[in-house]
This record gives sequence, structure tokens and C-alpha cells, in this order.
Amino acid sequence: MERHLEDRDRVGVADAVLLEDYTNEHAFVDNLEKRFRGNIIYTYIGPVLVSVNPYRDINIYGLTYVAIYENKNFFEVPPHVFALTDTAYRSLKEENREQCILISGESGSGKTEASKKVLHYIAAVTEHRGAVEKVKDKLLYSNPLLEAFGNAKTNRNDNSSRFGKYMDIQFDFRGLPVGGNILNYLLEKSRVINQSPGERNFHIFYQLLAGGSGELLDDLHLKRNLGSYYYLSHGEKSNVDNLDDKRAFDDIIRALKTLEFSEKEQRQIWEIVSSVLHLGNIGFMEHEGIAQLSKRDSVEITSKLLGADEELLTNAFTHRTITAHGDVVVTPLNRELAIYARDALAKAIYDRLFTWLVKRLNQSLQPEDHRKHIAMGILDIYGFEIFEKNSFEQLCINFCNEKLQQLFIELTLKSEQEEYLKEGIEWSKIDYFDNQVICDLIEEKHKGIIPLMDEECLRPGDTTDITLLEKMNKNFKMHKHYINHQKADSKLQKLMGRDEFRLIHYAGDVTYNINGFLEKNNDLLFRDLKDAMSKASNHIVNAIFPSKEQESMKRPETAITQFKSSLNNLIEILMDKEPSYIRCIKPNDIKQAGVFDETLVNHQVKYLGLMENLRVRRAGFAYRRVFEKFLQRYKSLCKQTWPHWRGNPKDGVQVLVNALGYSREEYRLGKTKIFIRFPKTLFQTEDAFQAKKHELATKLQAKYKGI
Ligand code: AD9
Ligand code: MG
Repeated sequence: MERHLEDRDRVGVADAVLLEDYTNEHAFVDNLEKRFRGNIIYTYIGPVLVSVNPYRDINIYGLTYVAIYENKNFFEVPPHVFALTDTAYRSLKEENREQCILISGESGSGKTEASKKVLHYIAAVTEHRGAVEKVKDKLLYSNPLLEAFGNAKTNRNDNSSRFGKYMDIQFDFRGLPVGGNILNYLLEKSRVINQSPGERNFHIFYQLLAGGSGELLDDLHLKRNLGSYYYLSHGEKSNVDNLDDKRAFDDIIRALKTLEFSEKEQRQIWEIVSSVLHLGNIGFMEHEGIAQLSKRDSVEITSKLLGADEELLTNAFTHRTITAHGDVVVTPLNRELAIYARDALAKAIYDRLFTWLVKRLNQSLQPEDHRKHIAMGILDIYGFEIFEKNSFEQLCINFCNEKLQQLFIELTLKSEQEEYLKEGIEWSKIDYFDNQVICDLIEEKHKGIIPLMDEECLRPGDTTDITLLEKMNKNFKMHKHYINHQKADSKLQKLMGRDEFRLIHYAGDVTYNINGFLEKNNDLLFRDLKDAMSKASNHIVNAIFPSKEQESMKRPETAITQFKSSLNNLIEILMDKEPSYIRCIKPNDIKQAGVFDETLVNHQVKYLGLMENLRVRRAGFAYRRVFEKFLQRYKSLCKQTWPHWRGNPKDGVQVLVNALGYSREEYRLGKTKIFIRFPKTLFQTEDAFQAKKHELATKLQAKYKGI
């Protein structure tokens, strides 16, 4: 890293804490751009890694690079995801500390790619034999498998993850990977039934159609032609890259085999995937307000594939059974409701299949021995979202980001404080924005937006999205982070519709449209459909729709409450681990190499809270280095330390900085490190060092010439 100080005019500083004006966002982005143009995609903010997506393959991940980073001190090598991973891995192995690597950034910024690099680095630096190799294969293959089912082409990213993922790699006491465990969050299941123009459904549908053998497709009653399926007909209609889908399917088969899915399980998975496509083709007519199937064929095939009773399923699409006060009432559905029921079933089947896959994967990733393991977690989760139109999903995602920001602040402050304490340096309180108040606004018991939403979902009677909004507007009228349409008018803010509310998130203001909130939160699947599924003979279907769920009279938890619990559980897991952070940035919206859109990057710097991050890191000291390293680099600048300092390194550094004329204000000596407050001080020393080096080299040359 020090080597990079030499070239800072051309490629900027490798650590943003060394920027002269650390509050200046422009200077920060400028530094990123300088580096990006110099083909350097990584920059630090202290221990945090900032990564700018290059949108092309750069040759920095091969074995040569593994060797550069293996067992090296974080700050002595140029910033890299390998440096961060190596540091985390060594802390795990040598100090027995559980790790987590938290990756954030907006869609297309490179989170998933970064998470794969972490895994590949671990695979590269650990043993390549026997059982370990098998575990590593499984861990590596879990990625393409989950991506096939959970990723899709969107307008922002051709391989966009439509779910959140936390993966633990488990190590034994020697630091060898022995297993893993994955947690999944909030799959975007609405994509199953509908896609925006230019986007696709989940990859697996296209992969199966392109790559499945003729025999398999015949068995599944599938035609290769995408146009045959209603659920594939909304967005991008053609195979974007036919060959890739075909090859990807072969990969999936290999992944399923490596992960020890049986032939039968594989078959049942394809039956479920294809049944979703057939479900979409079930059409309804309406006769006197009552829905009827237009044709039987798709229902027939769906029932066959799922092993469900055809009569039961047909009835479940067109009728609804409600038990009220002990009476069973069956009412027919109209066409609109029948379509709603069909779509709800398709979404539920796919969503539950995905969760089943994760569970099944985890079984296969279970370590064989039952000794205590130590974990490194990798979190690849959706970043903060602000769209033209924001809905329930964005509220969930942004809530998740608030919680992670809260954790980040807590852990960063804690680790800064710990380091100061350890080094015996006085701690001055850091002033920062605490977003607890926004987390509370959203989730506080009995008072927050979530309990209010749940109450409105559960309350009998005429509740609508608008009654919910009215309640929220009333309850949060005085809240500093909640804006209703009247407040927006009076404050001359950007105007809002009557069906909208705005939250002032830590990362910016987001206006949400209330329409659809209650329905999405209720996430209702009619009983009759669940019933038909729980009786199906396809074992996976049977397992994902347990009849227990039917018997239970308790109402299932609402979508957001489930999400909240899984999120709080995640925070607890992360709390106990030593964190490392990767913040990913997308340099342009057109997925192109070499294009750096400053405005776009500025926004992300804001959403990622990077300036706040830099401020906290710089609040005390800009630079810190262990005495030995500091002395080694700069010893030539002082007669007493050159060419060797024989005493203890701390005294050597004291002598050196005295000779350099550092004032008390500029630095502190801790127990093992020197802390320098201003970058200017360091740069002056660095420049003096460069001059000295030049002088020595010239002298040496002259001497040799003389000979
Ligand atoms: V999303 O929130 O899942 O939609 P991600 O995960 O942040 O998004 P992803 O990692 O999928 O983005 O990266 C998007 C694309 O950028 C990849 O498919 C690559 O084509 C490209 N990319 C990202 N990182 C790198 C990199 N380090 N080197 C080269 C990269 N290309
Ligand atoms: Mg991703």
C-alpha cells in the first residue's frame, strides 16, 4: 500500500482516509474515478473495501494474485477483495474469531461477483485433497444452482439476484472448510407471473426449455418455444442467449449431482418447474359471474405433474371454502378471482420450491463430523432502492438496509473504540447520525409502521390500503422522518399523491405508493389450493405444503412480520462475528466498461453512507501503522535510525518523528502503532522519503560510474 503513495497523482490514494478533505464528496468520487481510469477498481476507507464494477474481465483473480495476497498484511498490498478475505480468514484461523463479510450495493454493482471471489479465494488457499475438495466443490456448485432459480435478467443486470442470501462457510480447527449453511431472504416471487418489458422470468425456465433433453421435455409436456407460455410472455420474449441457457442447464445438472440430489428429486424438481409454466396457461371464462375453465388440458397436465387430484384442483381454482362460526361456506369465484388464485398458487409453489432447495442444499452441505466449527459468513443482499415508483417490496428492502446500517455503525464505532483502548489512546466521542429512530418508526412494537400494517391486515371489516395510509398519516404526523402529502405541500417538498407517503431514510428520501400493501402483506393463498397441494403425490410439493399448515387455525404471519423476524435473526448472527465490509458501486447504467458516470456514482456514495463512514474513520486519526513498518519505511530520514535502529521500535519511531518535527497535535504513539492525525503529515514524510530515495540512488549511481 505504501508503494501506492508514490503514484498518488496518477492513480489517486489507495485509502480514502488519506484524502486531504475527507468531507468533500467530490474529492472522494474523483479519487475513485482516477483509480477506475487507471484500471484499479478497489479502494479502501480504512478497513472497508470499495469496489467499482469494471464491467469487463480484468486479470486480477488468478493464482498469481492469490499468491500476492496470501498471508500478507492488509495494508501492505494494494486494495483487493483477496486482501480482505485473507485478513478475515487468518483472523478466523489464528484467533478463532468468527467472521462475516457484508457486501452491499445497488443492483448490478458487483455484489454477487464479489461474494464468489471470496469463496474462490478460500477454495484456492485451502487444501486440495479428498474430503476438503469435495466440500469445496459443493460450496462452489451451490452458487450456480441458487442463481438458476433465484436470478433473472432485469434491465439493470443480466444476472440479477432476486433474493437475499447469507452463506456460512464452516471451518474445522485447522481452518479447512468442512461444510456450509445458507439462509435465503424474500424471493421476488411476483416475477413468476409477470415481468417488466425487457426483463425475464427466473433463469431456470429458459434453461430447462433450452437444455432439457427431448425426452425430458416430452415427459413434462413442454415445447421449446417460449411463446407457448403465458408466464414467459410479458417481458423479453426471446432467449437472450440461447447457447448460454443451454450450457447453464448442463451446469445445473452437474451441480445437482455434485450436491447429491437423487434422480427422483431432480425429476420432481423439473415437474414442479414445468407445472408453473402450465399453470400460467390455465384460462378461465365467466358465466353469470362464475368462473369456468376455458380448456381442461393445462389443468390436466398440471395435476399430473404435481400428482394432484384434478377435480380437487379445478374446484380450488373456481371456488373458495370459508369456515365461519363453525359453518362451512363454499362460494364460487368470478374470473378475476380465479386468475388471482391461479397466480397466487404459481407464486407460492415457486417460492416454496426455492426455500425447499435451500434447505435441501443445506442438508448436503452439513459437515460430516459434529465437532465445533467456526464460521465465515458472506452476506449478499439487496442494496437500498429508490425507484420512480416504490412499493411494499422497496419498503422491506430499505428497512433491511436501515437495520444493516445500524449494525454497521454499532460495529464500526465499537471496533474503533476497542482499538483506541487497546493502544491506550484517548477516545474522543464521535458525532454521527444514528438511524435507530428510523428503524423504530418502521418496526417498533405496537407503534411502528409494521404493527400498524399487520393490524390493518388482520382487522375484520372494510380495511383498504387507503385506511392504512390514513392511520399512518395520523399516527406519524409529528414524526421527523415521516412525510404525508400535506406536510410535503406545506414544506414545498417534491409533491406527493394522496396515496403516497415518504420516509426520510438514512440514505435519502423515498416516496412509497400504498397501493397493494395490504394484499402483499397478507400474501393470501386460498385454503382450497393449499389443501389440493398438501394431498399431492409429488413428494416435494407435499413437503412444501404440509397438511399441518392446513390444520392450524392460527393465521400465518404476515409477509413483513416474517421478514422482520428473519432480519432480526440475521442481525443477531452477524452481531457475534467480526465484520468486514465490501461496498460495491456501479459506474454506469449501460453495463459498459470504461464509462464512469459521476452523478450516478455520487448517488451511490450517498446511499451507501460512504462519506459518513469516512468521517467516522477519520474522526480520530487518518493513518495508523505498526511501529516496525513505519520505521522500516522512513528510517532513512533520520540519522539515529539509519541504517538500523537497534532499540525497541516504539523508541525508534519517537526518535524519528522528533527528527521530522511532528507536533504533538499531529500524532500519538499507542502500544504497537503510530497514529497520524492528518494525511498532510504523512504525505510530507512520504515526499521527503521519495526525495531521499532519489538522492541515495543518484549517489549510488555516481559511485558505480566512478568505478
Ligand atoms: V443484483 O443486486 O443481484 O441485481 P449484483 O449482485 O450487485 O447485482 P453482479 O455481481 O451480478 O451484481 O454483477 C453484475 C455484472 O457486472 C456481472 O454479471 C459481471 O458482468 C459484472 N461484474 C461485476 N463485478 C465484476 C468484476 N469484479 N469483474 C468483472 C464484474 N466484471
Ligand atoms: Mg447479485
